[in-house]
Amino acid sequence: MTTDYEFPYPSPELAAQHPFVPLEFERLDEAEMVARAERFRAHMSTRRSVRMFASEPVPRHLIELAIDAASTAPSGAHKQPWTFVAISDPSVKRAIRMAAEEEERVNYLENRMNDEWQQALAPLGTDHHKEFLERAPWIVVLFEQRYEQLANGDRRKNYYVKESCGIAAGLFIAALHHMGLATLTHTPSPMAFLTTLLARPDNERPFVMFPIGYPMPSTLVPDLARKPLDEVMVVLE
Ligand code: IYR
Repeated sequence: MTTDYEFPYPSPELAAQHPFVPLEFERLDEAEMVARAERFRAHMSTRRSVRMFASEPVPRHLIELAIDAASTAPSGAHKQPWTFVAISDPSVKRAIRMAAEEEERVNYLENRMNDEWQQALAPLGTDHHKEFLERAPWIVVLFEQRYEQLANGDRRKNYYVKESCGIAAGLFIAALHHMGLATLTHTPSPMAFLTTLLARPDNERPFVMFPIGYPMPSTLVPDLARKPLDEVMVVLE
């Protein structure tokens, strides 16, 4: 196929309609790349899901920085189909805990999670008690925007909403860990109660929630190992 314009992309027509700007990119030498990559990997490998939080407050600004970092995630057609609701109000946290524990009670004690599922969770030691939802100084609930609701009442499609929110959630977790906070991805199932409780609009559905804080000094976590590289990577070269 031939084009009537010269590399680099975009064509003059596209550029006239949708401006492009030069990429900000710093080319590093390979030794520096390896050093950074190893530091990052080592730091990420110290991240653990935490369920035992200190009640010590966390400044709101830190939560804002983590949400701002998460919101740099790539998204389908750059629709950024996410809303992060950050809660420190004790009465709202309590209401979330009560509703989540009721859902989880049905999951664990009335077998909405079947035996195979409950056996898979046994090493984690989880049950229907969710005290961390009140103890953690912040809960952030990430809502996916199933479609975009315009002010005039019209709707616009969003694309790859789950993928986009999953990536944003990953960046959020990394941002929190990087700044020295602990969190847990918590998905009490079903989570519909969060839409009502947090008065979110109809186009939003809860995707995942994150209790956030400092770990309790004596925090214990399950003694888990991560899969080695050769189990998670396939190379074709
Ligand atoms: N949502 C429940 C159960 C649970 C499910 C999975 I998959 C986990 O990795 C951990 C917990 C709960 O939060 O207890």
